[in-house]
Amino acid sequence: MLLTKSQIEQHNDALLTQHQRNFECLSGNVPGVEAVLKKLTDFQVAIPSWALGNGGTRFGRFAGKGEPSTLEQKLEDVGLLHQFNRSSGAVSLHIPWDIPKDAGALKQLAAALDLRFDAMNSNTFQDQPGQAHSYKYGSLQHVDKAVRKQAIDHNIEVIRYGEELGSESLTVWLADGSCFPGQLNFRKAFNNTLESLGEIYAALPEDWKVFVEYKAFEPNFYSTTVGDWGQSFLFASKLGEKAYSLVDLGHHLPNANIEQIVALLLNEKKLGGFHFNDSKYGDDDLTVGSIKPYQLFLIFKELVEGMDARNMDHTKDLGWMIDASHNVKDPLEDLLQSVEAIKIAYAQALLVDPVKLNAAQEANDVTLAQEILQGAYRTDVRPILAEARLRAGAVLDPVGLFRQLKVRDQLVKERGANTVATGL
Ligand SMILES: [Mn+2]
Repeated sequence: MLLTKSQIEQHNDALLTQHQRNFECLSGNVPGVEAVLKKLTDFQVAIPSWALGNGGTRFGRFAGKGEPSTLEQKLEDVGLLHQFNRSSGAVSLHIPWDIPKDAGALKQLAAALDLRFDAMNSNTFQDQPGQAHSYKYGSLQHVDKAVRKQAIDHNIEVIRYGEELGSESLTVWLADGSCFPGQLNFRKAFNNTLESLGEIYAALPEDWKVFVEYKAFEPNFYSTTVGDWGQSFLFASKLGEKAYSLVDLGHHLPNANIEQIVALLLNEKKLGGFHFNDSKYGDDDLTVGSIKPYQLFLIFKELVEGMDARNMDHTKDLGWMIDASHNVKDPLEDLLQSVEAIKIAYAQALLVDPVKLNAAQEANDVTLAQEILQGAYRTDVRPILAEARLRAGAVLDPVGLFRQLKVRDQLVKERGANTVATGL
């Protein structure tokens, strides 16, 4: 389903007076509010195809209702989200969960929904039916060259699918590692992985990037072959200038200083993209901003400062993606909340005055530096986000309208209660 223009207008009209009061009250205190609005409007976050259904845990999965059961329906869900916030104008596909059967028709559908195809994701962490070799003991790191070749060929196939759709990047996340000491020769695993990634890199089109995603643990519990940003940075550096590290917020050991990692990767021109989610304990894949919103703000503060230091385009030069999938919320409501949280953190980071902060740092004025950061963080920027949505033709209160229109009931009517989205 899609929203009609009059549904959006009716909703916005009813909230307009209250919104204008909130926005005027705030905008008088925000210098350069028009520039902030422009940046918020331009900023788009890619929605992963696997987040449109309920995710599971290793203990089970409680399916939602009216989930998209085809790739076309997944695109329609992202198109619907984009109508609500005009900030979800891209979709990130996963092969083999989303093999495009008719790339031309899919591109047409995406264009009609005002969506583009963001990074393609390969999968060598599961065995697929009919596959010749198993990834039980790894893929690109495997001791057997035939297994490595199968994993390399799969990644190249994913690039080809992406080329047909107009994507420009490949994300490689490897479950490779070991569960017990002695299982693996670390150096051989690293070198095999590097050689395999080199073959994938060689197959990249001229204008493509490859993102090497790292993760500290899970599903392997003793070592992960791309386990942290240092290992990812090593691979990306050795591969060449089209290779970058990808930071997934849930892939660090507890209390890691992710904002510092981001700052240094950006400084070294090796930060390629982002996977947003939130977590309390491990890779919990919870709604962005639901647990540690201050950390998210501090990360965005480094992103803005680091991108501006290199004159980077906030919208295009890094890949912005959500990577979350959990068991209890409506996935579309969850994604509306996640995009909102990302943009709140971004807007707050844009409020930090870099000249004042720099002066405080140069003067070793620790107290003032904290005042500046927390002054931005404690600003309720939601009226600015709402104003950006209003001007873009989107919805003043996305979750409110989603519920008012009973969107999930509509989707169940269209698709049935028992549809299941492909994914984990
Ligand atoms: Mn990820």
